[in-house]
Amino acid sequence: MIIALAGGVGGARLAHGLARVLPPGELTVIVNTGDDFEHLGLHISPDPDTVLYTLAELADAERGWGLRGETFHAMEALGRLGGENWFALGDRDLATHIERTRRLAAGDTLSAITADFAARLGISQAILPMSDDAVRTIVHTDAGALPFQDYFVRRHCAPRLISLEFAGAETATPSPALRAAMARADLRGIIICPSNPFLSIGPILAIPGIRSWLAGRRVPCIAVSPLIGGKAVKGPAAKILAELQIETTPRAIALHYQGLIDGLMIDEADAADRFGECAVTATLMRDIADRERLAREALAYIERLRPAA
Ligand code: FO1
Repeated sequence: MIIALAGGVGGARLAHGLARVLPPGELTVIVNTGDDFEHLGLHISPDPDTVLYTLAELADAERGWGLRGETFHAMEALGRLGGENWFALGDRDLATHIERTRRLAAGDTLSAITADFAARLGISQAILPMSDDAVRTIVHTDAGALPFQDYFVRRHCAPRLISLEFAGAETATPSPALRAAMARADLRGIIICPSNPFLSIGPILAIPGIRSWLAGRRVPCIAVSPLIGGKAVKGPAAKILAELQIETTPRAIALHYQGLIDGLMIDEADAADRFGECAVTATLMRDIADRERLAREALAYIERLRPAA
């Protein structure tokens, strides 16, 4: 069994490649819930949904989030009534949030709901939110402390970022399903997907039980760098990293994961800046063939790093 840590788009794409090349049931994906929020009375879980939709092959490839062929009539109607429509919830995507919110109110856990949604969407891999406890990413900026989606979507990351806070992470614990996955005797390796190390993987690592498990791992752990040629592939990561005064180099990524990884996969365009134990490959995932190839290479790298028994 392989455990992958993932945030949104980039992480979901590699998780999809892994799901396609590993036998059914041999992959567990731990997903960031720091981006979760309550909006319009609904519980929105953007990264778990991105992983669900991507593994179910229902995701919109261009946007990376939401469903393919989605319409936004409800948001248009909401806007006409003067309602809040800055966060674009698609008409079909709304069903996911409505049903999740109903089940949470009825007492189900986020883990149980996500597992059931995955099964109903025909996914045979385990998709586990990083915790059933609320962890919320707060972005401290020159415009004050902002909830993540307020900063990211509503304000298009315009305020200058000062620091990140993962509220609730200190006391959050991995769910029983996640604890069982982390303790699996047949665990072969751990892959930190090419999601933003600070915004998307940071909240997962801020949970003490997950961080200490990674630090004490008995199997190889690798990270796939989200950088290509010193730039972030998607999103405003470059601006965010610059404001946090973190350089966009393999070295900065390796130092961020220090003590938690045994190797870093970097893109050919960053080969000259390699730092520590690295594997160099083409990391851009344009299509499903790219996802599968990168997944195979990540699995082969794990095998190379495994100490000879
Ligand atoms: N990202 C946006 O940039 N704009 C949106 O309107 C938006 C809506 C949205 C709706 C459902 C969902 O699951 C995700 C959505 N996202 C949107 C993505 C979301 O902000 C993610 O948290 C980030 O992309 C980071 O992974």
